[in-house]
Amino acid sequence: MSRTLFIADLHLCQEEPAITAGFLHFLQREAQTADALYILGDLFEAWIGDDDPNPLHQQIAAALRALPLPVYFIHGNRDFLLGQRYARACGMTLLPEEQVVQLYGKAVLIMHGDTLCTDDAGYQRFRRKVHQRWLQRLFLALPLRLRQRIAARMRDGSKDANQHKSAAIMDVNAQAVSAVMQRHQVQWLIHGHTHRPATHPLLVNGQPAERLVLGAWHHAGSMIEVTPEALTLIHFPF
Ligand code: LP5
Ligand code: MN
Repeated sequence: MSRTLFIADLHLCQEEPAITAGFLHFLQREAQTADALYILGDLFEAWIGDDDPNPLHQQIAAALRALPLPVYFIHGNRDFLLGQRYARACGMTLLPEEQVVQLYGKAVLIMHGDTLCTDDAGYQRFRRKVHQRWLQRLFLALPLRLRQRIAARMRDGSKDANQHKSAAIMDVNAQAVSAVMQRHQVQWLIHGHTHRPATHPLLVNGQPAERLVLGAWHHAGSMIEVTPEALTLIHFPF
């Protein structure tokens, strides 16, 4: 059966071995029969450089490389520093932050989703800063231990900032969604980031449309399966 799978927001890290086990099981079973696998960001809890010798990274790379199908990756707000060196080790193709894919006659826009959270001014300011190439080069030139400390501070800063933000501003902005779908002239959008899995019917370009949101992998897996017949959000046990 023709099917293409999408996942995001696994936040893999050594402290969560159950999620890693669930992902490896997904790769060895569910993913094997897909035409392609798209990973829409935040595969890892944090990414501080392709030179990080974390054994988890090599384990994941080997499992992805062993897949008998193409694997694509869009950066998330945690792993935007994941580079070509690691992508090659995984056999993954890096995609831009907004990508339209043609799936069984449908044009589908795929993104991580953080750029749609335009009401979260604090995050968009932060994002502009950390996406400056000169700052990224400076950060990647730092000793690994210092990078680990900075990332931990950023994670703590983020958790603290999130405590004082309303849930509403940390979701996508409806106008931003409509604008990006109009810009790409698509009727389907798949994204992650918000950890609010759902299928939202919309009206875009004067036509019925759908925004499908992937769930984070906390205690179960979440994927979107696209077939010639349908786009379906599916949750499954690890
Ligand atoms: O990630 P999450 O789910 O907690 O919240 C996100 C937004 N936060 C982030 C920050 C990331 O968690 C940090 C990850 C670091 C990984 C690698 C380090 C790379 C360094 C690169 C240097 C060039 O993305 C959060 C959103 C939320 O999603 C919902 O959309 O609200 O945004 C924020 O919280 C941003 C804050 O508003 C402001 C920034 C807080 C961090 C301050 C760090 C200061 C320490 C710097 C030390 C030198
Ligand atoms: Mn995210």
